[in-house]
Amino acid sequence: MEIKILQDILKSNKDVAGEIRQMLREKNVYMIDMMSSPGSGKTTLNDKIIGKLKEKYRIGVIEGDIKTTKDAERLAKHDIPIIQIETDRFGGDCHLESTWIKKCLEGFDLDKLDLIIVENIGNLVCPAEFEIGDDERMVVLSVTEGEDKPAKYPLMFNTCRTMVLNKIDLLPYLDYSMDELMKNLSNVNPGMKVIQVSATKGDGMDELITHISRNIDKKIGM
Ligand SMILES: Nc1nc2c(ncn2[C@@H]2O[C@H](COP(=O)(O)OP(=O)(O)OP(=O)(O)O)[C@@H](O)[C@H]2O)c(=O)[nH]1
Ligand SMILES: [Mg+2]
Repeated sequence: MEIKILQDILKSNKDVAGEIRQMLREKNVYMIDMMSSPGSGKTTLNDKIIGKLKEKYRIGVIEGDIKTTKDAERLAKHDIPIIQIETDRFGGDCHLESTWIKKCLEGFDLDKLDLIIVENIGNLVCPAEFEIGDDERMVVLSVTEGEDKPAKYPLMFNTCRTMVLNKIDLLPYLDYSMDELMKNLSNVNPGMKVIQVSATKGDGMDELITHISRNIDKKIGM
């Protein structure tokens, strides 16, 4: 008897990511895969992004966590469609896979959405390996995590198109070298788009909103 072993989990993930990309193209929906370490400020940013963009675009959110619906609850006030994935229910994975994203997309009415923001599970390692069929991979790094992260986690930083550097309001309290960060970043992803923000205080948020809007408009032709 031949025992078959799944050889390439990343390949099958990638195939489904391709199907998602096709589906989103047909439905004219822009999707962002937002990734970071735990606590860098993804949900805080999303709250602000949704607040600024929900009048212009029809937004849906996929919240990825190992456990709890806390982040989805934080965004519930916006009254937009939100689907929470709790990976603890099926093994506790530390990243989102394309098959689950596809399932979530089937739960939305894609004809009624322009933008989907996926908040991936807080982790700088595994989410970088799993494509989910998005239009923009966005990594959020907060200044309290140190300048060395692009050097230590290169896959995350060289597969993302944009880096949002968050919590810049804390810079006066830190011994932080922006030059050192930029040097580490340019070693793994020269020319990467970097937007410095404070999600809580609002600095830099206009630039981030303009960046996102421009990309959505480019895809969906507004
Ligand atoms: N000082 C400061 N704190 C911030 C900023 N953005 C987020 N925080 C705080 O950082 C903490 C974590 O923020 P979250 O938005 O929950 O981070 P997250 O990336 O969604 O976390 P996980 O979903 O657990 O990975 C909260 O206490 C936020 O208030 C910021 O720009 N400045
Ligand atoms: Mg969160």
